[in-house]
Amino acid sequence: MIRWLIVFLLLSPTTSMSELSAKRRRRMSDKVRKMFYHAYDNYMTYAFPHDELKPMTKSFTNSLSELGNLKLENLPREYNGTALTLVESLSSLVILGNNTEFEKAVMWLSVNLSFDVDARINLFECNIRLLGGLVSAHILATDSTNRFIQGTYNNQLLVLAQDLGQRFLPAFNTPTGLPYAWINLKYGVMENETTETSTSGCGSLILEMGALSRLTGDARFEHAALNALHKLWGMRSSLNLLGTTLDVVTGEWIEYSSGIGAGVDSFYEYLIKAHILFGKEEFWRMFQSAYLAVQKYFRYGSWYHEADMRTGRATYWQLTSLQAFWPGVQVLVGDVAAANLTHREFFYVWKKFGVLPERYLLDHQIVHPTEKYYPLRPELAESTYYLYQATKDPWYMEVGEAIVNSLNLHTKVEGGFASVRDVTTMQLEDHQHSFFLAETCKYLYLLFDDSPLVGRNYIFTTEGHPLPVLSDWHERLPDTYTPHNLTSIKINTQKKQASAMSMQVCPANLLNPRHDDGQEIESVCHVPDTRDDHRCLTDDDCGIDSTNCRRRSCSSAGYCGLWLFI
Ligand code: DMJ
Repeated sequence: MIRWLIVFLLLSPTTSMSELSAKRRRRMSDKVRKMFYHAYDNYMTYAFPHDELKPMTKSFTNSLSELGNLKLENLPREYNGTALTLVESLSSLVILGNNTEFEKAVMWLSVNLSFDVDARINLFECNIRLLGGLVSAHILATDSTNRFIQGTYNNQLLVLAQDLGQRFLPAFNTPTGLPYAWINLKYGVMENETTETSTSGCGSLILEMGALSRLTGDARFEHAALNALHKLWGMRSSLNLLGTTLDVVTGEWIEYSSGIGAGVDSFYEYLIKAHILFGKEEFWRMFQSAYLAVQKYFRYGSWYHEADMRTGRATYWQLTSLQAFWPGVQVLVGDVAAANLTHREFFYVWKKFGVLPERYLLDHQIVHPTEKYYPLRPELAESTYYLYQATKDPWYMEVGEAIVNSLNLHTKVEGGFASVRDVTTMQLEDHQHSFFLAETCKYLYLLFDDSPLVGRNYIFTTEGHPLPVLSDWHERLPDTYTPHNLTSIKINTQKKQASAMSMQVCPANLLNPRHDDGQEIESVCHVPDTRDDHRCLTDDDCGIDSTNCRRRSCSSAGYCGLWLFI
């Protein structure tokens, strides 16, 4: 009897372990679902139809128009905001399977939302949050396999999106084609409007505006966004680096230092995602050059510092919370090992404080004296989701669990979820940003339950709104996305079978596919060491490793190699 019991105990762990982990996943996805509804219901009760909830005072803020200098008292008295959090919640409601609430929200917006208001808004924020939210929800509402809307939907969200897109167009009316950062929804660009904008502000509009053009057949939106992107790309330095801020009238850089965080982040993200969504080779080529420059000039081990776009010299050794999206982008291109390393560093900082500080000084290992806040940002959860999808390593679930627990412990209040004003004291701030519902809760939920995505081929905008990858939006579908397309890559002397995904880490040089002598396809990220014998005096003599696109460094014995990573 005892012997049988032992045999049973020895045999059962696999079953009970997987059951346990399935249970744990269900428990966690339920927990995240509750978080979403705690945030959503409180918004609907205390803030709707205004933009965002103030969870501590159970009141509202019209933050989209208050992001600028315009004070609430300058807005028309009847101004009720843009129902921003509701628009941002639409795709999350679909992912949570709440068709009834989705339909109710769509119908309310169809009747009540108007952009004909005298409000100065930030073009980038309005694009990723409102336009992206509407376009994505329109696609979900019209997806016949979803059956979200029972015959009552008549493209109202697309009509709203088109109206909003048209209100964006005057912003692009500049000598350079680069858009103003701020416009008035009713009157267009205001007199004496600032001409300063950011790289992400004018370089990451293409997904939403491109999708709007494809859906409406009005090419002006895609054309304006693409034109701005081309202009911006033309302003890159000889090192393929871009700065952080620029002037839309003169087309001159204002801030030459940049990195992968604030002011630039989604520019990189949109190059690769535009390639995936629209299939254009030019986006891939831009991304390759930009990605390589990031790896070469910003990367230090698993961290990314900032550097001067003209010289490539390091400027600020700081981690910013926004940078935590980068491992997610790396997963998309197949650079999973590097993504994992960087993700671990961010999670280390998360654990140290309980949440991520907005800015952390890498050289001193302390929080930035003024940027100590954590506004419920999604980026670490987002990368965790991507890494889990790529690896199925349960460790990422544990990371997700830790994030969920910290959010509940530190930021949950009776009236919703509050931002953290100071991560060193966990003092809260009265603001529940809409991206908490659009992104943070969505990525955490999908980490534990990805069934809503099964059989679907979506990419997420920078605000977490899903857009379907459709073959008719592609000029052509690159072979690199065909999952069964196994290619061989060379790792040292070993030949290894690798998936097409990993070839995208060190993208094969499609222009020069295979040497006549039958040698392996060369990776375009490969920058050879200065000397053929790989001898070096400094790191500058070393190039980029062709097997994983990592920067090689000079060892104390004077040889180039991946010494930092051993
Ligand atoms: C979101 O609005 C988007 O992800 C944007 O690209 C930058 N980050 C915020 C949330 O942190």
